[in-house]
Amino acid sequence: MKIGITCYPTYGGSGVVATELGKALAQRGHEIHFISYSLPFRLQHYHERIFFHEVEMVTYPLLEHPPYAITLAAKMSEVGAQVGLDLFHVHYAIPHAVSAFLARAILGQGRPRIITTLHGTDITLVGNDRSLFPMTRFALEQSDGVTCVSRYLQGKTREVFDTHRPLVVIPNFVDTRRFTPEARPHLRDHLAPHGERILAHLSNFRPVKRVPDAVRVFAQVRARLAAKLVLIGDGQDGPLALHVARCLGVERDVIFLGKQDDVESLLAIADLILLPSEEEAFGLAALEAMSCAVPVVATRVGGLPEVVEDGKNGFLLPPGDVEGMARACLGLLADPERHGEFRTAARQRAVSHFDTSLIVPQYESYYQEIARG
Ligand code: GMT
Repeated sequence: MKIGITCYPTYGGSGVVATELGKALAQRGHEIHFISYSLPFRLQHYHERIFFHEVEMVTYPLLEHPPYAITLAAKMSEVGAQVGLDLFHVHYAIPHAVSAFLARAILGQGRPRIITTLHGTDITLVGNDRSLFPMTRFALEQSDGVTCVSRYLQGKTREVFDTHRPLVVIPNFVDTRRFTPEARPHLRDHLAPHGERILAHLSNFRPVKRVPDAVRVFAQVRARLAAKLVLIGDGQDGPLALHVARCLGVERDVIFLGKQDDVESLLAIADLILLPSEEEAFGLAALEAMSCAVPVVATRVGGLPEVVEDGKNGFLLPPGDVEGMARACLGLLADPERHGEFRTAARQRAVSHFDTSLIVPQYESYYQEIARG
């Protein structure tokens, strides 16, 4: 098939999923056209059958805010006509599903078909905002197919938009041959030169991720044993996280790496990953860590319980329960045998439930179903 994929190209789970999906589909013989304002960050190298179409921002003094949704729609219709796309697969409803609707209207033949994949905050925060609610709802109703990354998000979408349209759950996935437990002793020695335990956190550092809680949990762990906290990613709450680290006197043991491409190497050297989010439709960072055999200490919110099995490959606690999360970390780190069992179980779960080879065919079948109408 010829598939146009639109996503946010910067660091963020929805862009990662869209890019990895495009790469996997191209490997399976499909022709993939990414349409976005810049090259998705995990698409830096050349891949056969993958093309990138840049949406250029229109600037003019009158246009204080460049009308991205419209220029995106124009580019989508142009690519759709030029290459004869079968499908627009848009990731994150706002504004991508609206742009797809406009592009299809311009092309005027009910084609390409539109599939919208919902990722979380497009429903729980952004699309739920009163000013965007009617537009998000309209775009969902106009999509030929809608997928959600978890059962939780499926339920939430039904509840928020009071919609009866079919919503198919296709969970996120991970390339378990790339995200492996393979030892990287040099990297470990570099970040924890005295054999300290390594706790990691990976996110876009938005308030919903509660990154300062990760630092608070770490401070309690650090009070009992030698450890380092490796922060991967950056965003609004980066400075606040560092401030909390300073206030708690652990700043020397908090390593703020910022945005990184090679997350698989960094995750693989961690003993635990901390995800104290307020809300998480799926928790891709948890899955990527699990694939590297890293147990997860996270919050029992959203779709995380569909990924992490409490007491088996991680621990799930209420948001804000810093003491509980610190206790869970200390308990596991103090018991090497149990830690080893959790590591094995984490890897097994990623391989047996969420490997690329299990999930991408689900998208392919769905594409065929939608293309048949
Ligand atoms: O996390 C965000 O702030 C936005 C969003 C994104 O585009 O990265 O993340 C969502 O999509 C990911 C990929 O499907 C999910 O793994 C995340 O759980 C989800 N984030 C939230 O629901 C907060």
